Amino acid sequence: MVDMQRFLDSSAALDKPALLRGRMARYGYLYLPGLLPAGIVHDMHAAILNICIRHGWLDTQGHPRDSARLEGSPEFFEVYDDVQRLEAFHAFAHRPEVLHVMELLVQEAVLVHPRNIARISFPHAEHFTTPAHQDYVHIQATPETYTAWTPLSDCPQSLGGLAVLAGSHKLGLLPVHKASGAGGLGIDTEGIDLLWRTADYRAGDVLIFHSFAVHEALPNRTVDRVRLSTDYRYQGISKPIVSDGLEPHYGRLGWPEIYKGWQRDDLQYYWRKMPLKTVARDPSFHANAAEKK
Ligand SMILES: O=C(O)CCC(=O)C(=O)O
Repeated sequence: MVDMQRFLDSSAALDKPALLRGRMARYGYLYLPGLLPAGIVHDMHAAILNICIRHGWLDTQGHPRDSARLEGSPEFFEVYDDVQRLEAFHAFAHRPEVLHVMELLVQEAVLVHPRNIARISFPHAEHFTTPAHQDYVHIQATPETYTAWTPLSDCPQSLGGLAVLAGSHKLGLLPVHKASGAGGLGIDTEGIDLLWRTADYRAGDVLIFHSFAVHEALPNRTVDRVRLSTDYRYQGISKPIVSDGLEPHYGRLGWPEIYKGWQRDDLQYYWRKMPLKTVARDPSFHANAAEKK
């Protein structure tokens, strides 16, 4: 494995907008330890863990009962559809602590993408670890989109947190090849003279990165723990967004089905009140991806 350096901690820049933006411009990421209250993160973890337990994936201690459930496989959706129905999972994308950082970055009103994503990463599934990639090929429309990745528990390197190739957002878009793991597209990073950085994350830490920043997950090398995390996306409202970016992740359930039984109205269809410009998705990244070497 490539040697990993530690992230630069940008917490002290939270009340210094120019410094915060400067860090993003220079490194392509902001590592913000303890940005979120740990209790809120624990509640989110418990809510998703309980869905996994209810569907028999995990025992009551949270240990896998069986082999890994891989994202995108038919059995994955037994759990994932229920995660998508969770109001708290969508509300979590609107946390004021994260919105504040996004406002400082985009310097206008923020669009929280409604297409929210949770990851459930099993041990003994190293081949399915999220490969090195840039989010832009999946998000498209504007490079000025930022991802907030949040582990829902303490996440030491052994549990498989996210790593960033610091400064890689300045390399432009890199060629992709087909790969296994979330997103299905990978980048060959050998020969790029930049450092991989990561952290032993604690619950409450948030990693924010630019859509051109190359990042990957570390393999979950624990014996019996799943890594749960969320990844949410944000951009300025004046920037375009692809139409399906306003649809639920995987598009299996519609919003009316997801919204059944929700308490809060303001989190439903909120983007329809915004003057958004939507554009068509460019399918060529997937269509033209080289076969894996
Ligand atoms: O959590 C993961 O394994 C993948 C997350 C990711 O690549 C992202 O947030 O863009």
